Amino acid sequence: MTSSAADPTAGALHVVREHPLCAETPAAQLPQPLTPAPSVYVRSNFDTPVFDAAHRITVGGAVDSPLSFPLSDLEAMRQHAVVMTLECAGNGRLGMNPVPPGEPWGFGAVSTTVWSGVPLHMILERAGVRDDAVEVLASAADHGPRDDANGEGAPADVRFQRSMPLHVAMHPDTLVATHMAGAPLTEAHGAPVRLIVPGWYGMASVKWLASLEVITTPFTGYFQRRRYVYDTGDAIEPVTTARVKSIITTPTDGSSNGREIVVRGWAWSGAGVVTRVEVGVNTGSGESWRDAELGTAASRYAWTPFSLPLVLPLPASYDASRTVTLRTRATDASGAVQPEEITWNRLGYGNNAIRSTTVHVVS
Ligand SMILES: Nc1nc2c(c(=O)[nH]1)N[C@H]1C(S)=C(S)[C@@H](COP(=O)(O)O)O[C@H]1N2
Ligand SMILES: [Mo]
Repeated sequence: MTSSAADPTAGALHVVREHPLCAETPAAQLPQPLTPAPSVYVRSNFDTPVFDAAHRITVGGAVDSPLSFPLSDLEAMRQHAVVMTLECAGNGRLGMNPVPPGEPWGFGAVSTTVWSGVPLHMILERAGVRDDAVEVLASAADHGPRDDANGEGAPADVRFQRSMPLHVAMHPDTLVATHMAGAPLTEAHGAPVRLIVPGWYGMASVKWLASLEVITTPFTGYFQRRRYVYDTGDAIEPVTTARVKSIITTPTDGSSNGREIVVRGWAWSGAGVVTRVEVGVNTGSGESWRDAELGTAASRYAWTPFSLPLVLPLPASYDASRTVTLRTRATDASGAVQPEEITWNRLGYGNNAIRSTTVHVVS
């Protein structure tokens, strides 16, 4: 991000790459229930495409009546807002060993904000989805060179395109979104129109939406089969819903604290609500786990706050560094629990392994 005075996001993001922009929510903003709009992380594969004012959305494929309508038609339809924690599937890649190729995301490629627009199902129902439909393919306006070596015979230039199963497209909270945090989408977040797919990792929420196509066989394009897949060498699985995960926002890593602390943070999952967060405390003589208290999430798709007050042992009982290691382990309604170790995968997705926060006790 440039530091031009006209740029409202200057300093509000931790830039990982300037062109195309990939930037994390700074750690200082993570304690906020709703991430301030200028600090919502950005992940773009290609340069921002240019749209003209006459941009129309088309809906074709296996429908009774193909549609083509101007963006202004969306404003006339029923508006729906969804508060959602959006996370890039590559968030935490730097925590994998060895670090896989791809954007070197630390742990800030996650944000929570309000998205609003028109439920996708309303548009699909207007077009009339045929019985043989299996997926909805979203094509974006951005494109560029593909960065894999396996593209023999394939075109060197690829468009950002993603499909989703029909039941996901028809979900009442899946949006054709025109607004973020109550304001029209910024260019970086997909202006003028994008998809928002609650519960799924970010790649499903296609920005700069150009067209929708109802399809009768599963889509096999580059961003569906070559990217956003868990490739362990033995098996290839598509990346879909966000894995259960938690972060400690206070105390911060490396900070010095008194004996009385409150461990706070967020836990989220795309597969079901968070049902439990345990905090592991290790003052050097072994780790003990306690249940944190869960607060109320802003919505079923937004991260759940947790807190646990602790009175740490007297400094005399530590080694010279007076170090305490804190860890959190979240569980969701599907029964999924954060793992100790992440299963390494070639493209570095879905790292939801338990992380440590180290603090020092000063009094
Ligand atoms: N058209 C288009 N849509 C896209 C992308 C992209 O590169 N092009 N990146 C995806 C990925 S990987 C993520 S994590 C989210 C990020 O959305 P944000 O930049 O608004 O945070 O957008 C998704 N939608
Ligand atoms: Mo992503």
